[in-house]
Amino acid sequence: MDLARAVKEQALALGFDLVAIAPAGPSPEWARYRAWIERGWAGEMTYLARHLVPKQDPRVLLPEARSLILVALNYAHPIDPVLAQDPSRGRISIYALGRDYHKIMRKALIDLDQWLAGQTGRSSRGRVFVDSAPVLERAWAAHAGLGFIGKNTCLIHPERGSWLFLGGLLVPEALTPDPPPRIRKGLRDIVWEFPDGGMGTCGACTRCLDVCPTAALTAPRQLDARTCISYLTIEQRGPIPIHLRPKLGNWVFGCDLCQEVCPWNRRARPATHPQLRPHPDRLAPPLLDLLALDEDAFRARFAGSPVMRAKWEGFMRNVCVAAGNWGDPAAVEGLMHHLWHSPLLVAEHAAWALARVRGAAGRAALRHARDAISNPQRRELIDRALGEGISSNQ
Ligand code: B12
Ligand code: SF4
Ligand code: SF4
Repeated sequence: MDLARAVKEQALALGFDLVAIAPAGPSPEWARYRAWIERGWAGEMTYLARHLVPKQDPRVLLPEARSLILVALNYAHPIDPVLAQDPSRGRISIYALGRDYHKIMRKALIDLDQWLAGQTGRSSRGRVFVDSAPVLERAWAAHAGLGFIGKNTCLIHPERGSWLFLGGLLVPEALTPDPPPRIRKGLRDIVWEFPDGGMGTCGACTRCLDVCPTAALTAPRQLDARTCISYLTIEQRGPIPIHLRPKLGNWVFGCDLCQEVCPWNRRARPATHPQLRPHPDRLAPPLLDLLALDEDAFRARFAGSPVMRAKWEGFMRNVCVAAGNWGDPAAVEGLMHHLWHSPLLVAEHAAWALARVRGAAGRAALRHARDAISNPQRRELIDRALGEGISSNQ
């Protein structure tokens, strides 16, 4: 059997849902990446600018590389819309409901590399990448034929949809590559024509652009990460800009809206990987439960999950914003705890949320705290939450 075919069979046997091969060489679509970095759309993700040069050609990571094996792992999971839209509950993106995909994919890719090394007798190692290395994963995956790039910027497989994690392996073997899709300009949108006769395009659809609460999708296939809820709740370390907070709704980690509305995801099949099975604790947990998590409880609850990336402080900041958007007096007690005892970042978001609680309870609690708290920084953030007028009124 051809080695490329055997590699693909092995990748599927290791649990991946899709696999394709591209010849190692200069990265496709690197100029788009450079333009995105130069616009400053990566925000605080400064490592992405540092990756600009190495992303130009993956052989920088492994000079003897001749092929890239690109894989996708399906993480689709149906979500109960009633629970998801309940403002008293926090929403965690589907990708973070199970075990951290980096760990799952990394291990399977190392196994694939060892298997291949065994077949060809090499003693050196290939190079695995799952976000971990400077590789343009979406561009390479699209180039190898794993899917097309939708207006939401996600890689979409015509039959599987976009709930796919991407990753791969750089290897020294010259494997027979998959022919890249033909990309042409259609009447309404770009069209990807795949060698097997399949086709991918968004056509006239603009659902993802229309649904995005923060208008982070500024145009088809253009995403300003600085305003994306996924970036704000996961990657950004400091305060969430005040004007964007109401738009976060009840998202406490990530955001799936631009994928949920995508018609291509109607065909998605639920994930079968056992480690991606959603943890019941992560399916729309009540905000009151989340507000009550201290650092140890947070770690115990989210150990091994992508949620750990936000760290307790970032996560609690997000929970406070969601509680403010809920605006229910039931949240006052939990928010007050953070106002008094949590680091200033969380305390400031708790104060913001208290000022948004319906009725008088939240603002009364804030005024009371202002009189009782001696720490000037905490008093200042309470003043800010209550509005400029309060200090002159007292
Ligand atoms: C930084 C980052 C983010 C940022 C920025 C996202 C963005 N759209 O740029 C933030 C934090 C916002 C983010 C959010 C999410 N992310 Co993210 N993220 C990344 C990361 C680390 C780099 C992406 C990047 O370089 N962006 C800059 C842009 C310019 O590059 P790009 O998106 O890769 O786009 C390239 C191609 O799409 C192509 N291209 C674009 N337009 C066109 C048009 C044509 C005609 C052609 C031919 C090519 C083309 O050129 C671009 C440059 O090479 C990748 C992992 C990786 N190493 O690549 C994961 C990755 C893209 N993220 C992923 C996921 C799952 C998510 C979320 C769904 C998580 C969530 N639910 O919260 C959201 C989705 C939001 C969205 N609509 O993209 C997956 C995407 C899988 C998929 N099916 O596409 C990746 C690949 C991680 C992984 N290993 O699976 N992410
Ligand atoms: S993940 Fe959410 S905020 Fe980000 S682009 Fe998609 S819909 Fe907009
Ligand atoms: S929602 Fe519509 S426009 Fe957006 S990626 Fe899906 S098909 Fe394309």
